[in-house]
Amino acid sequence: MLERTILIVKPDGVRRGLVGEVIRRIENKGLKITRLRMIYPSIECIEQLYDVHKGKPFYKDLIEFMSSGPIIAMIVEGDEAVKVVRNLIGSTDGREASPGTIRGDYALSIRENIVHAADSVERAEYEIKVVFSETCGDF
Ligand code: 3AN
Repeated sequence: MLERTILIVKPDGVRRGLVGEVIRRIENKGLKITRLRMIYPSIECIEQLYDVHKGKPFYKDLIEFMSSGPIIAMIVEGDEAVKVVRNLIGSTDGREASPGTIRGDYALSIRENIVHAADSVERAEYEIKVVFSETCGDF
């Protein structure tokens, strides 16, 4: 089933120069990037993006980290894109993520883990609305 999802290269991924690597993996897989935006996100935008984590012990650090520099947000389309992109990025903790995944190959941290991707079709639509709005940030 054709789906679309959102994939974000987080500030650590941009700082480390991994944008091209992430895009290459998405394109090599046969997925299509249909929108792409670089933004320096506001704290409010990141709070909306991570609304489900509000109140968790890592929430404050997560918001601070995600708004610490520019991010690259993409809309990615393809057959079962939500699941396929989640598989490409690997599990949350870079130390646990399988080799061959983006996090498995490039992250050694649970917080600074290079990329974010929506975990359901419904979340993808919500997160696209949040991040691709005029008010998310500048750049
Ligand atoms: P994923 O990004 O794999 O969907 P989530 O949604 O559970 O993972 O977490 C969102 C983000 O919050 C993660 N990408 C990571 O940056 C951060 N995070 C999650 N769990 C922790 C934790 N235990 N300690 C620090 N940061 C965390």
